[in-house]
Amino acid sequence: MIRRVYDPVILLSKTLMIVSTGSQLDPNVFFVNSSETWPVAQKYCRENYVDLVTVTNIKSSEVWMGLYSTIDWRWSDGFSGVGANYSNWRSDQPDFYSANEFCVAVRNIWLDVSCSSKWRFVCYTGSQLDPEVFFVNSYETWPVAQKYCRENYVDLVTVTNIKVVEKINREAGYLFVWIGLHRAPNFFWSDGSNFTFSNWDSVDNELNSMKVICAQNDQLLDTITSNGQSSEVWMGLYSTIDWRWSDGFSGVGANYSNWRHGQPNFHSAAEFCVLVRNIWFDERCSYKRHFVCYNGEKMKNQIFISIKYNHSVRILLSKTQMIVSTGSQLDPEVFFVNSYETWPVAQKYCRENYVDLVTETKNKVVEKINNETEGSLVWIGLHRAPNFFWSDGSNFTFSNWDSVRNKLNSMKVICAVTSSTKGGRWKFLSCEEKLPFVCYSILHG
Ligand SMILES: [Ca+2]
Repeated sequence: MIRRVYDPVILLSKTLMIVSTGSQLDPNVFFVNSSETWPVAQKYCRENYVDLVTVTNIKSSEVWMGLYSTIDWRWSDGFSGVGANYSNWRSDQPDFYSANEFCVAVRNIWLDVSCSSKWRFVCYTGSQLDPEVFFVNSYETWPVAQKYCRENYVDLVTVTNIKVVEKINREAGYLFVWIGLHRAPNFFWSDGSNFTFSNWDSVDNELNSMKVICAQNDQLLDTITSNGQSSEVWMGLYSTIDWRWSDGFSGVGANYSNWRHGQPNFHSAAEFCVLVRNIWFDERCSYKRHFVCYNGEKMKNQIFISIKYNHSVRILLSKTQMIVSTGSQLDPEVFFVNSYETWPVAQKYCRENYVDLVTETKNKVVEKINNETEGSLVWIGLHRAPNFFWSDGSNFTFSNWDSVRNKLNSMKVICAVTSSTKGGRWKFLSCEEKLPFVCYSILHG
């Protein structure tokens, strides 16, 4: 049944038509108040309209893209020298929650939060690269904290390197504190006036009206809310789930799995790499963690030979081929690398210095890794490509994910819903669930 999703004839003809008409930019949308599985909904839309609705949102994305492309973090003191771009975000931040987070609070790592929330704060004097920092034990909003720091010190602290982070931790004792980082929603000011603190409340109002400007989303939302009892409806988006080992291993043991209960949960539709502490969970690939590479004693010479006789990208290819043929993933030498890196950087390091990120093929390999890592959270080679597809073949560029867990279980394909009660935000469900859906058609006749 799901095979229809990949029907190449349908995709080609629809895509050609869409590309020529550009109809997703201003489609008619139709709510179908009948609960169907995603494949059935797709078939219905294709037979009666063009396809399940695609939210590429070009019209409104000029608003949305404007919103995101003008994100411009600044230091309160205006510092823009070396270190001004230093960052230390928590892996899931900044998340601009409720479109209302323009200031930064830290407890070692950084979170964007509402500027009107109240935290203690850290001021500084001296230079930004090596400041003296002062913890102020009073709960204030970010603007009030800024005012206080400016009157009594230089400003809220600017964080330009890890040493400043450590200084703050020493002074603030790992409490949540304001730092000087914030961003001005300057694109909301039609007259171009500067962001000022007394205007802060009206910024919230501007943001609210901004949601109204997002016309196309609203058209879709209006269609859902005015017609449907159900808040969740299918749209045309789906994703295929295809876990792979970094080294391309596909032999016996390649399908071994060791997921933690409730994982992989594809949180916020953003987790494509796998972290391990004995058991596995999916995590954002941009998260920085230790990692485990592997090698095979027998393979060293072979790799040396292959490097000698091949060049550049072909080296990786020959490694993979050789690995598949020797099966050394079944009994690898594993190496704990005591450095925090993103998954792609860890992969590069392992490929340059060993064979690859480790492939887990059986319990024995898990034990080897545990022995080496002594309980550290580590990247392994397992990962998957984003694989987001619109039913009509449109490119996946715009997204509007809800911050929820998307249970993958052992599904091979998941389908997306948009929720009118969540401001149109998206999440994934099993394609076999039954929900109403939204089709689209071309405006002119
Ligand atoms: Ca997860």
